[in-house]
Amino acid sequence: MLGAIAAFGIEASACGEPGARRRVVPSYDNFTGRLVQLSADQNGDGRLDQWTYLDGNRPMRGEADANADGRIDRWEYFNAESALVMVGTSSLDDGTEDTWTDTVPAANGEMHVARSRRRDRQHDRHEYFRGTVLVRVEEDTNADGRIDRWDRYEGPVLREAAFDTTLSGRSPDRRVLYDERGRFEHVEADPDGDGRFDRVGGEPAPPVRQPGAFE
Ligand SMILES: [Ca+2]
Ligand SMILES: [Ca+2]
Ligand SMILES: [Ca+2]
Repeated sequence: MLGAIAAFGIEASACGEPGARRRVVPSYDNFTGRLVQLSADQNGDGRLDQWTYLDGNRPMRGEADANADGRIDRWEYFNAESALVMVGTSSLDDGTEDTWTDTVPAANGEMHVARSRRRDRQHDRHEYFRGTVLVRVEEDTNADGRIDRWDRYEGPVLREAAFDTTLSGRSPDRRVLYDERGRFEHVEADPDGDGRFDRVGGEPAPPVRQPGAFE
């Protein structure tokens, strides 16, 4: 059990600043007697700041107030093997979870960060990184749960923005291309959805959103 506790970051022994006393408070299900929660005072200020929800000795979810302002600022999610797989954070640090970062890369090496720009827990923006470099973004711009915009970056430059203008949940039917300096090149369209895009003439240059911009 102590091994499991150490595995998800709760230290049961006091080893912080002199005089600081860390404590861990276990809670048990009244009916089954199983351990259901561990609460901890990690910074030794006398107030609990970390909560881990368990099924027996298996952590399922964690919350922490790491900066001791009384609001949760870190949410932890564990898989069936008790490994931390995702960390939630609050972009405004106001106690509302709106950003979720996977702790391990996908099979293709990309790291995934999901955001809820409306802050309603619906993931409407997905950012994919290689190392710390943003390589592509997927967005659900009309909040219907379906991706309808795909951005591709090279270095700091947005090279392609593709759209499903039908908002029907299919593949993109229109895309805007930019050169290696981020300048508008031209627009292409695939109205019949066969995956072949043809250049569209006479399109005005759409505004370029700065790389990594998060409105
Ligand atoms: Ca504390
Ligand atoms: Ca906090
Ligand atoms: Ca959509």
